[in-house]
Amino acid sequence: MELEVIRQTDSEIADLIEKELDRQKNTIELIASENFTSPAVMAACGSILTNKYAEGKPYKRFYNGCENIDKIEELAIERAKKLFNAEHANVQPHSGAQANMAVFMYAVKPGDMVMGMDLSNGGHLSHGSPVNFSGLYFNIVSYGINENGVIDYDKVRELSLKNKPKLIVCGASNYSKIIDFKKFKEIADETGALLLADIAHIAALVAAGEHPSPFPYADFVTTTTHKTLRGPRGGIIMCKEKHAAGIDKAVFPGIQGGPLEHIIAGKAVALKEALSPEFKKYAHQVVLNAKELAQALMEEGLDIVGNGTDNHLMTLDLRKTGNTGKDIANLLEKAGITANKNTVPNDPQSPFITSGVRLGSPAVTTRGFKEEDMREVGKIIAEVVKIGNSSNEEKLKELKARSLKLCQKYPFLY
Ligand code: DSN
Repeated sequence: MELEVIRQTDSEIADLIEKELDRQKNTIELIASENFTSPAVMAACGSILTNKYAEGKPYKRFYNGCENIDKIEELAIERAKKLFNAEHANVQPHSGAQANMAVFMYAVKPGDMVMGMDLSNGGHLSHGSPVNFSGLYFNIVSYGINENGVIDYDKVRELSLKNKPKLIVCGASNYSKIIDFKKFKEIADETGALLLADIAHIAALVAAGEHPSPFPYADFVTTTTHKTLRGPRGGIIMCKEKHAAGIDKAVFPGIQGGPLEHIIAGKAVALKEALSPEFKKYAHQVVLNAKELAQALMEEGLDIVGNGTDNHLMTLDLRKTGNTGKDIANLLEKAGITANKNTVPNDPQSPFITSGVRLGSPAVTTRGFKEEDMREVGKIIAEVVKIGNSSNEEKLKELKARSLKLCQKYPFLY
């Protein structure tokens, strides 16, 4: 329906959206940070709320006519607080990186020492990468993971005592183990550092009790809303009440102007869904599915960083197969599976080539995939790795048909 409305004005964009719908429907989505929103979330994001300016906070706006917007944003805030048991929530950040930027703006000054997880070890750009604002404007000390794929907490403590960061960032974009938030808090307390937990990837697992919560420990918790949480593309900051006014000011007018109220409405709908018992089941299945995929791949003789997963993702370590992450991610696409190349610890390849592929279960679990489907996905991936650079197009076509069959087993959402 919406597509036809777009087509009346712009057939080029309508055609491309239609093609993208077809791609999403007929490929196995294993990008660990992607998901499918409900049609209700999607509709809220495409609603007339996009027409409204609402700079400021609910009931304290710089524009008139915000009486409905105020209630919508208030609902999103209250639902976020309830879902995570948070003292304060700001639902305006346009993205996870913006959420982190606002916390940095409030908690540290340019030149201050900040400690975060190294990007190539699974951290995020906004946790101190030299090419990001976080690495450009702050002094960064980075920690990583050990040979077992686990954060080296002794090293984190040692680095913290030596460098005395004002802010410690924990949380990751590619880490398959449970994060010990309590340990991070103890380390932060030893030097009086503030603690930011970025739970963008594991938000749904935290909300559903599948991963320990950082809320008793962290001063600030940031998340995106579009990954495991299954909402629209955006961010949220939650924090202790004592930081509330400062965080709100850092978001607006600090780093953003007008909030995207159509997206905030989408966040509110997604958070309502996340408060339901069905969502708890979903989060549980996400973990079961990831574990099953990791097991299936290891049984096929492939290496997984850390020998398995405790959450929704894993990294396939291709070093012993003679393939690069870039090549296998491209071949997987030909076989009907979307994933992204990713570095492995101490990767001999550059971040543009890599020796790994990151795989995640959130999106396929939303589609309805269960453990038996993940086993088949594991077999298809293993076949692709076997093909490697031999460019066996016939075999890839065969595998693509197997992927399509799995997709067609479940009705698509839209
Ligand atoms: N780029 C995201 C991811 O893929 O994990 C993190 O923000």
